[in-house]
Order: sequence, then C-alpha cells, then structure tokens
Amino acid sequence: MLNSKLLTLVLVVQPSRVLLGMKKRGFGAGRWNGFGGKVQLGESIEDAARRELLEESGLTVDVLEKIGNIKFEFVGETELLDVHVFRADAYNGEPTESEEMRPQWFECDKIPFSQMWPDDSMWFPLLLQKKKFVGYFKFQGHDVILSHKLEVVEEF
Ligand code: 6U4
Repeated sequence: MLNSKLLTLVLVVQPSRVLLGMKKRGFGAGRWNGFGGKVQLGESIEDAARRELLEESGLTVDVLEKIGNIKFEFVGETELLDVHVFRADAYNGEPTESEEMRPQWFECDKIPFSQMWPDDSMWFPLLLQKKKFVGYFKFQGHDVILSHKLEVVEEF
C-alpha cells in the first residue's frame, strides 16, 4: 500500500486572468503553479489551503471553493500525493513575493503550460470553467505522465 500525503493547491481566478507563483525552491521548483503545501497535523485541509496561500502569496480570501482532487503517483516512490485543489474568485491584499513563490498574473489564454507541471494543461480548463474534477496521474520522474484518469464530478 502507498501512504498518502495531503497537500493543498489554491488558484486565484479573476474574470480574464489567473494568479500563479514561480516556485523558487522545494518540490516543483522552476515551475509556475498555484499556491499550496502540506496539511499539518490537526489542521483542516481548507485551513491549510488558506495558510499556505497567505504564506506564499500574501493574500487572504473569504471564500474558497473546493474544485478538484488529484492523486499523484511517482514510480519508485512509496508516497502518493493527495492534492486538494481550491479556486478563489475574490481576494484581499496585494500579491507579494515570498521566499517560496514569485506571484504573477497570467491572462487565461496565456497560461504558461510549458513551464508548469504537465498535468496542469489537462485539468486547468475544467478549473477555469468551474467544473469539479477528480484525477489520478502516474509520473515517471517529474516530466513524463505514464497514465492518467480525469473526470468531472457533481460532488466530492
Ligand atoms: P516545503 O515544506 O516548503 O519543503 P515543498 O517540498 O516545497 O515543501 P510544498 O509543500 O510546496 O512542497 O508542496 C508542493 C506543492 O506542489 C503543493 O501545492 C502541491 C503542488 N503539486 C505537487 N505536484 C503537483 C502537480 N503534479 N501538479 C500541480 N501541482 C502539484 O499542479
């Protein structure tokens, strides 16, 4: 059995643009991504999502909508990543660079998929259309997807 590690990922979406952060260190460094990280002991998943968003981007949000759940398996690793994806359509504060992330707005038709995790180009369109989804991606290394499943769901 694979152990699973709970992670969060928050995308702040405006009518024509989305906020991404360039990951400066750690897992996924060098890629644009949403803001998130590990859920701590005793913390709810949504509280972790808010904490990581604030730590990494300087933003707070009133409403976070749970929009996706993606599980990632990496061949040769014993840990499955269980990533809970949230969308926020309004935010407070100004995006601010942190030690971990450099935030930048991207127009929705200019999302830099070639500099993102390769799964993102598959589920981002669903996120932007506000469709809830569940996915599973099996990776070889960090660049190659060996197999995947992705489906739209009504509820989680
Ligand atoms: P620390 O605690 O800073 O060492 P780090 O190892 O940098 O943590 P962390 O906590 O930032 O990792 O978590 C990784 C982040 O990357 C989470 O928000 C989930 C996200 N992530 C992981 N795999 C992903 C993938 N394939 N596609 C994607 N996001 C992914 O879009």
